[in-house]
Amino acid sequence: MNGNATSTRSAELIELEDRWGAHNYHPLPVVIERGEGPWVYDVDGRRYLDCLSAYSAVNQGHAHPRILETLVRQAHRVTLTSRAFRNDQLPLFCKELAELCDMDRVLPMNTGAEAVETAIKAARRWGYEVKGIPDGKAEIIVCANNFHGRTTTIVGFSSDAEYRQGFGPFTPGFITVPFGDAEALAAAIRPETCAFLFEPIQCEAGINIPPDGYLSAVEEICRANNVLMLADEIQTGLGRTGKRFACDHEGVVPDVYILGKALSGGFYPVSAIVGRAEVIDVFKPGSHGSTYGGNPLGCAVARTALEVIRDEGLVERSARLGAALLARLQAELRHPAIREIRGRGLLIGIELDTPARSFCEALQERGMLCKETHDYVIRLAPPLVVTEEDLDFAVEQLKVVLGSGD
Ligand code: PXG
Repeated sequence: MNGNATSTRSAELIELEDRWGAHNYHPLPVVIERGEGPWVYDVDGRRYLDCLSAYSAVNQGHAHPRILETLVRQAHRVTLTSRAFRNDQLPLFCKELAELCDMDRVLPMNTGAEAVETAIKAARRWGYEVKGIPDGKAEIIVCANNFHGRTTTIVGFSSDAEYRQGFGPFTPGFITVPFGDAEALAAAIRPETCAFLFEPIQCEAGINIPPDGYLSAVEEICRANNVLMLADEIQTGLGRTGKRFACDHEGVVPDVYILGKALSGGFYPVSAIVGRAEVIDVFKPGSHGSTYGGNPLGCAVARTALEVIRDEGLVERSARLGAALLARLQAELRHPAIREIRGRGLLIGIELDTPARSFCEALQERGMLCKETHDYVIRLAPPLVVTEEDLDFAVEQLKVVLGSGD
């Protein structure tokens, strides 16, 4: 049992952070000092099963020994050259990631939002130079309830007032359609449309899984109208949903994958867009870049992070353990507040008809860290290295907190 969640050292550190840090988050009151595999430890020595995985950045588990070794080894060699010079890790990273994605080219950045921005730039320039859209007129279609990051351009096409309020004026050129509605997409396309930017499963919106056939219908519509598909797989990619990418559930191949998070296994911010040459080759020297993008430390870490996913069979593991966990939860959780339990691989949402925060707090007390998403959904997304015994523990705690409700 974990006792009072905000005792002693934790309480002191929370007070310090609240005094000196900006208040742009509302975290659970747990102060983590160490992680190993799917488990994290707080400053008061309590242990928790991490069921968030830093929003799927830590798919490989905390402090994975192989990735750690690469980080340390590469840090002793060279960490940053800028792109003014070449480094010996970038070429191998690009080749290995492109091959994993069955794509032609890789453009590395750092955070997820930067990769999304890069995809937007690529699509617009492709729209002008390849599709022949009149200058300054390109439109990108996005989905309601999207989450693609926090830059001013990206929050400008968010449908969530909390993300936008007070940050305008926003970048024009984005059209919003409902998620999961292929007909709405078809109806919104105009000659000026260069791309459709989408998450194959909307994670932040509450683990929204589109109706079967949606992704393949989107692919058909985009192909028929010469519109690029920009798949934001930052959270759903690299094994999280039990496939390499969530697009693979319908055999759909976008023009550009947008990747981040687990690309570096939680060690270092590495993101990238990976796509067809015709799209990525619109970038010419000087047209785009980033000081840290493609740095040798990040590239070396990402190469090992990808190897770990492959060598440890984490995609298959996510599919197998996720299917078993979903079936158990659907059979064993009987709380009257539960509206639906849905998931793909080890990305599972328990939707309630009441705010989920107090349930997450109760789970924290029982040694399990979950974060509510969009108020009503408890997300279960443990590191993909989680064991069956760890998941038994998770189910036991959930049954206490979300059992019969009696
Ligand atoms: N796309 C998707 C689908 C994401 O989930 C991003 C883009 C942006 O990635 P970066 O690395 O720029 O955060 C995400 C990020 C937060 C927060 O604290 C971010 C995410 C999920 C929950 C909270 O801003 N996902």
